[in-house]
Amino acid sequence: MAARGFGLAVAQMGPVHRADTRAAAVARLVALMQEAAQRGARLVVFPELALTTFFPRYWIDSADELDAFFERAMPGPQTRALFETAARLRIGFTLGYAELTERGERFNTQILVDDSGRIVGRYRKIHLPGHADHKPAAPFQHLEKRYFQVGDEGFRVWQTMQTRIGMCICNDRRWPETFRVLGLQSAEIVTLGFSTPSVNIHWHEPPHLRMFHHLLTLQSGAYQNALWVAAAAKAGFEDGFHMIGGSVIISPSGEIMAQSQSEDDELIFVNADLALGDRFRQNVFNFAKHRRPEHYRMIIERTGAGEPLGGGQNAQETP
Ligand code: ING
Repeated sequence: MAARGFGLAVAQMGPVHRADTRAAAVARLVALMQEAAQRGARLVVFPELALTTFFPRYWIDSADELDAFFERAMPGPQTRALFETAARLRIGFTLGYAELTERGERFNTQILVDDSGRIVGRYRKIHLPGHADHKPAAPFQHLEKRYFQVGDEGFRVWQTMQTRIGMCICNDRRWPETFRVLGLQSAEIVTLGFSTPSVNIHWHEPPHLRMFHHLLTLQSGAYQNALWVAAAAKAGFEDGFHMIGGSVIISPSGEIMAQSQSEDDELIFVNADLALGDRFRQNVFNFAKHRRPEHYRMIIERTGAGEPLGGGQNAQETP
């Protein structure tokens, strides 16, 4: 099968502190984009909420203070440089940021911009982790359920730059439905940004599990849907609060093809052979040939886990 090379880059960011300006964050993103273009990338993936610190870790009372973390326009005056650089270097990108719409809706959003600098896709985060109430006893908050609405545009895939690109964000990767819905749209690449605290505020979780679960979800998502996954961390200590690195590019085989070495700004790159996905899609994960949705109905009908279908302990009827 003839190879179909696609230069795929992931730009990991180190910390963005609360006092850091958007201009400083954008300058870092532009530098990473330039490095990606020099490496031959057609697309570079940026982290979740890349323009500011991960503010859902804070209880923020003042509406003005909260609004300051959101973008009312994209591109806006401070992000335009990123779009202009993309058009000049002929490189596409995905970027995570906090979106405040004209109707006052707030989303944890990621856009897909093609190599002419045009926004061709938008994803608003659907799986919002954490809580909406104040937990003053916790070492930090995780208030995505308070600061964002559930995404209202679904999981979508876009035909662009001679491939098909789907998007999700951070916690979405932990839910297999995310990758399956994108795989059912024939995605060849899924991009995501993530901000994953290394500490669990609910119980003492052995730290190594944060990285293990992060990689496990991406590798299984890639393999089970025969697609490339490119995931960009915002990593390191933001004002003392640590988030894992582990930016990766994963092939449809489920193998990690590149992984970040640091918790700082760092670019990783793979000349991804998109034809690898074809092989898995035509055989092992030939959805049309092998899936049996008539037996998956429960996935849609139930939100929480419920009663087993197999009956009780002393069932008289056949097991
Ligand atoms: N962060 C974390 C994530 O899903 C989390 C929250 C971590 C939930 C670990 C459950 C377990 O990676 C975001 N921003 O979703």
